[in-house]
Amino acid sequence: IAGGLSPRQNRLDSDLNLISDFKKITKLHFISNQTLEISHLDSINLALEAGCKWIQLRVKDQDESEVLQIAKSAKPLCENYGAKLIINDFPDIAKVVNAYGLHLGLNDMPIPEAREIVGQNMIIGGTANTFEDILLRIEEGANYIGLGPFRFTKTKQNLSPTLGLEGYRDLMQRLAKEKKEIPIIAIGGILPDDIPTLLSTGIHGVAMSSALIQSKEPRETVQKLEEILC
Ligand code: 3NM
Repeated sequence: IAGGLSPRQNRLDSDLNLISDFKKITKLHFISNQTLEISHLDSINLALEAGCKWIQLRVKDQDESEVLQIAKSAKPLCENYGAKLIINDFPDIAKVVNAYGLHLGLNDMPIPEAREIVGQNMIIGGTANTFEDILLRIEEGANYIGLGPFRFTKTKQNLSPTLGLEGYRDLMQRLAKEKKEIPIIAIGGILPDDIPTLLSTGIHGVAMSSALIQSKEPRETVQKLEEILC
């Protein structure tokens, strides 16, 4: 066939890419947060100690040079625990610290522009709240989608409308109907008891912040979550 691979080989290649994309995305994501009681790095330490292997550094109220300092400290911490570090919002920082991934919110830089900065090998995740957002993220070449919020949460300012279980059911069904496949990570006010029903909608995994930070026994909580998610 002129110009390269047969359609069947192309299909096989894209199926294999898809399988490896799902494998690259851990099912439990921790999102760092800073409160009066805890700093970003302390929250990351807590999650690592508890056994989380996917850590997103999400700093919203500090300038880029401060975020860079936190990211530089977070990278070796994550490495010590064999965990992946994802940087929210700052492609240059993700590149400088050689993070595993970059996560971009709905108001952040478009994914193709960020891809130019971080290169082809870095995982890029994008936030979505509607079906149109999901389609755009897929078109932009996202490796996974953070879909939310599930319910109200104080962790994020300017929260999009909550989806609830019905929202996830509807969006996941529409995705399946259009034969679109991408790892979907549910986010926003999620508690451990929500996960079995959320998983039944077809999502790949969940991202959590406060439920882990506020857990009285983070290690037991993570162990329980891993069992439900595996
Ligand atoms: N993004 P918690 S909700 C970072 O809906 C983030 O896009 C959201 O923290 C979205 O588990 C959220 O404490 C906060 O609610 C997640």
